[in-house]
Order: sequence, then C-alpha cells, then structure tokens
Amino acid sequence: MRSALTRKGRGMIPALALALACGFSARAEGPPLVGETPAQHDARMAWWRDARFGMFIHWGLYAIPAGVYKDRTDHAEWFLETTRMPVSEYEKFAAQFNPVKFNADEWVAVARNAGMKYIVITSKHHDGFAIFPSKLTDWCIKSTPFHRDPLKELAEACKKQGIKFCTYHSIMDWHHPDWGVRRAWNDRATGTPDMNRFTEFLKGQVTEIVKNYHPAVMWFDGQWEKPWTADRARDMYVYLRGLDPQLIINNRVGGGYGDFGTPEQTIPATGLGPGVDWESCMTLNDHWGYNSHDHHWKSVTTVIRNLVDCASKGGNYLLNVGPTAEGLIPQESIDRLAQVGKWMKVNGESIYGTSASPFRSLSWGRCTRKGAKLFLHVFSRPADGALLVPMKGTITSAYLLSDPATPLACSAEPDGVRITLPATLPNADDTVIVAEVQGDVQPIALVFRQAADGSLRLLAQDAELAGGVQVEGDPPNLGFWTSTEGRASWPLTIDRPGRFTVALEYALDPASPGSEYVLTLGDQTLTGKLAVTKGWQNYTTVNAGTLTVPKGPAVLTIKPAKRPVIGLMNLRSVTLRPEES
Ligand code: FHN
Repeated sequence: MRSALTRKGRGMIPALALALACGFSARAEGPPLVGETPAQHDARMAWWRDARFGMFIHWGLYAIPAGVYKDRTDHAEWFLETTRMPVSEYEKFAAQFNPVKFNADEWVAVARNAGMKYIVITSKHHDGFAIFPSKLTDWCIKSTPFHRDPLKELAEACKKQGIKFCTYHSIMDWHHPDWGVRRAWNDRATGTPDMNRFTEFLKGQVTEIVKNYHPAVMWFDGQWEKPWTADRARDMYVYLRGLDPQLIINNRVGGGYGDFGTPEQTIPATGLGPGVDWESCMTLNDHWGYNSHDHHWKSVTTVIRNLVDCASKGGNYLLNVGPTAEGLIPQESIDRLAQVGKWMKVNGESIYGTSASPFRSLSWGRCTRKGAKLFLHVFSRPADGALLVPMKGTITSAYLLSDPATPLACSAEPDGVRITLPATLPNADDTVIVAEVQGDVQPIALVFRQAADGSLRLLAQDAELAGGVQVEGDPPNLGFWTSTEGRASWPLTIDRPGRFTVALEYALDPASPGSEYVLTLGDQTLTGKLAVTKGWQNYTTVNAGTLTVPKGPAVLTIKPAKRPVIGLMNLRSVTLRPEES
C-alpha cells in the first residue's frame, strides 16, 4: 500500500487512490464489460504491446507561469491547486497563451527519433482548460490568441510520421461549476455542483475528442475524488468502447476498469502479474508541466535502463515532456531523447514486440524475449567476463545485437549457461546480447544461501508471490496484501544449520491495525501480531522469534493469519540470523 504522498509542489494525493491509479489490476474481475473475446482483446492491444515506448506531453496554461508564483518555484500543472489562485485570476492566463513556436511536425519528429511509437497529450488537465476548440465550453483554446487547433495539428503530424496519436483527459475539473469537489478558490463557479450534469459535459468532451481526433488511447486521470463513482467509471468505459471499439482505455477511468495499469514514477519490481498490461509513466525531470527552474533531468543511462526494465517485466514506458508556453519542447529533453534514439536505432529489436523475461532477476542486467531469441541486456559486466544465464535448455548461438557476425562462446554448466563476453562492451548504458534458444527455456529458480556470517536476508523483490501480493515502491516492498490468499515465499538452502532469530522489516499504517501473520520454514511455524507504525512507508524491524533449521533445502513462507483490515503489512525483508551471533 502507498502512504499519502506529498508530491513536490503538489497537494496530498489520497493513498489508496494513488495506489489504484498506479497499479491495481487494470481490469475489474468478472466478464469483460463489452463482450470482447480474449482474441479480440489481444488484437486490440497488439500495437500497444508491441510499441513499448511512448511520449507523454503535459501542455496547457500552466506553462505560462512555468512553475513560478510569489516566493515559490516548484509549481507546475497543479499550479491552480498549489497556489490556490482565484480562478478568475487564473483565467487571465488564457489571453496570454499564444504558442507561436508550436510545430507539431517537430514535436512528433522528436518522439519518432527517440524510438517512441505513440504520443499521449493532455487534451484537458485538472484545471479544466481544453487545448482544443470545444463546442461545450469557452474555457478552451478558443479563448486564446492562438486561433489554431493543436490537437488536430498533432494528430495529423502523427499520422504523417507513423506515430499513434493518443489523448490524456482529466476527469477531475477544478474549473467546472458542476465538478463535485468545489474548490474554495473557484470564485467563478456558482450554484450547487451537479455530477450528472458534469458527467454529461465530460462525456460530451471526450466524444468531441474521439470523433474529431480519433485517439488510439484515451488516457484518463484525476479519477480519485469521491464524486467519480465506479458506476460512472463503468458507464464511461462502456460508452467509449461503443463509440470506438478499437479504443484502448487506461485504468484511471476508475472503478477498477480499464485495459492497462498505470504505475507512476515507478516500475513495479515484477510487473503487475501475469497477463496484466501496464505502462509506467515518468517525468524526464521532476515535473510533468513545464517548470523553468527544474533542471533535475534524468540521465540517458537512466532512461534507457528504465525502458529496458519496463520491457523486461512486460510493460510499456511513457516518458514525459513539458513544452513551454511558446510551444517548444525543452532542449534538455530533446537532447536526451536524441541519445536514447541512437541506442534504439541499434537495439530497438530488443524492445519492440518483446515479452517479459523468463527469469525472476539477473545480477548483471535484464532480459527481454521474442520467440526463440533472448535479448540479454548487460548493465554491468561480471568480473569473470562471463554472463551466467540461469537456465536449463540449449542456446544454439550468442552474439552482440550490434555485431551478429561475431559468435560468442557458450557453455552449459550446472547453474546455467555461461556466455563469454567480449573484452569490452560496446555500450556502457546497455549492451545487448542475443541468445538464440532451441526448445524451452527452463529458468533455474533462485535459491538463497547463507552469507559468510551465516545470516540470510530475504528481500521483497526476490519473493515468489501468490494471491495478489505485489512488489511496489523503491526500495521495493511487498504490498497489496489484502486477502488471506496472499503469500510470499523464498526457496533457500541451509549449509550451516542451527537456531536462527527471524526479523521482519515492515510498515503497517494505523488504518490497518491488528495484522496477524504466520511464518513457516520447513516444519517450523512462527505466528505474531504486528504493531502499527506511522504509515505504509514508515518501517520498523521486529523480532518474530527463533527457529531451529536443519541442513538442506527449505522454503520460508509468510501469509496472513486472518483477513487484514486493509493490508497485512508492507514487508521489505525477512532476515535469519544465527542465534549465537
Ligand atoms: O495529478 C496528475 C499529475 O498532474 C500528472 O498528470 C500525473 C501523470 O500521470 N497524473 C496525476 C498524478 O497521478
């Protein structure tokens, strides 16, 4: 579970809502809402799953102040909320919005040259301002000196350059008088909010977008406030799928519906579970909307490795740019994306259309897969100059993706297949080696062994999971432990048997008191009650008791002893330490 997050320059985002936004399963349980067969669903999702890499664009009136207001410089697209500026004041930005340097072809070329296959642009963010000429409101581009249609121009440029055009649309609307959570600083709104009227307005606007710009994805956001109910979410999903049966809709339509999960500013350590589509969205610096003071840019290495990490877990990577009020993508963004594009030109085959790694974790990097090809992404060169692929099975050939003519030696050994690396790796960010396999790849399961001092530290991201438990957060923890079915296991081997103390490093929000767990190791059992901590991200370490552990293989498992109030706990690690130490 996530704690309530105070985002830099933004308000608190309700914990569970953010968790829902970020990663809950993307499709509500039960039959698909619109009678789509699995084969039809796969056909509709096919291009999106192949694409793996997209550009997010946050662009609107908030680019005018560019993050600055009075004594603060950390605002961005939440400007209206974080400054609490009267809406009547904020509305004056419309008359200043004249992005004369906006060139859709140039924006799309930046994405295409980076190797991105789709673009998601904010048609309307939480401030309610539409960057397209809506017939339903004047709070849109019509009220600016910029008498063009950026969405139309971008959609056309995408079509010309073979990039999928997609739109982001906020459900929450801080400007509209009928949005159910009226802000005190909305001095323009009158009357009582009417969510039925608002929903008709929202439906009307997304209809304009679908009919006039034909987005491939409707990327909803701002679904977390109470007036947006699961029923409204379900109705919206069904309505839009009726409008365009090929439209893909993200899980932030709300209510547990949607076609893919949307972890934000994080990459789920093991994806969102088998068969769940997901896309991690991230900023390139620390803000979504343009902030003239934010120079905290991610490195090219970080971007490449994030993209590879997502693909290795079966997910997409949606990377954001925040253009200026003049209509320019910041040069720092352009430069980084151009470098990523150089890597993609050589290695794109190891990303596009690939599926998740068959291996739980690899000490030297990541793996993606396409048919009989394993793409081994080497982030750090092992000291012994060989790559251990923890698998049984046959690798018929191995070579650098950038140099297929030069074979690399392979040797099958008890703990896997060793591939001899070249003396130097051509790309320090990520050198890709292709291993062509014959028949099945049988991963050799990770077995955890004692360290030199006899201790054993079992980490969240290495656990085998069942029953909906998810790895989340950074550093990783096991969360969403909401049912008694949820369990985490670690296969281990004890070379030095004896009595061990067991320590749990956990967090437990006061909203979920009384959690009880059962820990088993072989025929030994420990049970315990967990005291709450200050929150889901406030960790403590507790002694769970001692166990007598014999020599040899065993499995340590933790599960709830009873149904948790919300979540059993967030668990970062389990440590076994020899009692005498
Ligand atoms: O509140 C928004 C935020 O401004 C931004 O648009 C991100 C992008 O995914 N979504 C919401 C925060 O989760």
